[in-house]
Amino acid sequence: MAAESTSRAGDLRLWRNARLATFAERSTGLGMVEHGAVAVRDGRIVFAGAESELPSALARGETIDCEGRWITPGLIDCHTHLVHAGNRANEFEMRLAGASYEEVARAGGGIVSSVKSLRAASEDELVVQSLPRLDALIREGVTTVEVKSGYGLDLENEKKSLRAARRLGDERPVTIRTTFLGAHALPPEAKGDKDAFINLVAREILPAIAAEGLADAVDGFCEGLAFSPAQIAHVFDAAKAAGLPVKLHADQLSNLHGAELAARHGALSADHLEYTDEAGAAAMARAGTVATILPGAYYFIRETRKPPIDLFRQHGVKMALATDNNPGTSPLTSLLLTMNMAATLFGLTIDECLAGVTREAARALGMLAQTGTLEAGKSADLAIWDIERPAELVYRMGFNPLHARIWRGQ
Ligand code: DI6
Ligand code: FE
Repeated sequence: MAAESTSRAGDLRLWRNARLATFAERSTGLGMVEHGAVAVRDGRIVFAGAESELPSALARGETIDCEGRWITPGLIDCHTHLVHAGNRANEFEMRLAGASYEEVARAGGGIVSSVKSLRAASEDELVVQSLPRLDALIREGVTTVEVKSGYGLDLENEKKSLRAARRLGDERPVTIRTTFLGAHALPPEAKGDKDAFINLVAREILPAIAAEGLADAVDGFCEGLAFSPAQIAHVFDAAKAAGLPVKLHADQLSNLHGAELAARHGALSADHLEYTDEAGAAAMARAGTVATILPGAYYFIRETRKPPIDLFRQHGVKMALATDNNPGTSPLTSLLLTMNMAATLFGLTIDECLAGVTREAARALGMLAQTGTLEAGKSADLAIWDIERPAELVYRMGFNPLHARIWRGQ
């Protein structure tokens, strides 16, 4: 008993003399605390608030003086295709030289070229190639990353991708959430038969992946050049049968009413949403489906239609922000730059940007009970910044003011 209480006291750590942006679930805006402290025991936050209200029992641990720096929740990238092989810089060159998307595809480009590269890579190679991208995120204070499959497109290669994704979480101090994105594109061996491929995904690949516990959620790409709403609904039904939550690439290039489809299936999030209409926003609000905004893809493909941010605000849809890191449409590994783009291109406020990479990103992953805010009971995932005001995190481009990053108290 005595030994236990000694070790528990030893595990107690206190970050004091800080300014906090707690994003507490009941607060509005940043949930700001001027003279704040965060106490952590056994990897969990036990107190986050004004230093004057710190219970004296929590003031005994090892103390770190933050010298007035800001503490936010550790950042969360809630939409990435981080595990992929090779890159598509050659396609970028072709597009800059004036080639159309069709010409690039005819020259062997597009998602299918990434499928070819991923199938040729071993699981070890995938881990090695993905770590520098993960490290770039981590250097900016990211403590949780969602990683999708979707470049394997058969059982073995989808499993390989998801195993590689899980291994990233063993290699680095970061929480990894995996998402099975079998309905991403049609592999060459499907010979153009989308219905047959969707049957394979829904009846064989998804249940096998769920049975091995390799996926935390299921995603799909609902688009003319990908899969129809009916085909996605088939995959979502299989996800439900396997007990997995769903999310959707919706309304990115056209309005197939993907937002409503996602809402109808109780999706955690619908992502992209450039072409979503008011009925879609209203359906998402009713279902509590988070809108995940991906300005990196909008910027990189030179899209001109903006997601309907005002409709999301009017209907009370929560908004998350993510990099969408992928080799084709968003080779972006910076959540700080993502926030700058969301503010500059879409007019998100500073508070919306910061909530979008913390509390709302956690909500989009179904992880709000575990992380995303500075509140007692949550994982001690913190980012400590050398800034005077939170707007600096959104305002700068290509500058990283991270002072320290704490993951599960370490
Ligand atoms: N939407 C996208 O923008 C990417 N995937 C998706 O579902 C494209 C991925 C790629 O081109 O490799
Ligand atoms: Fe994506």
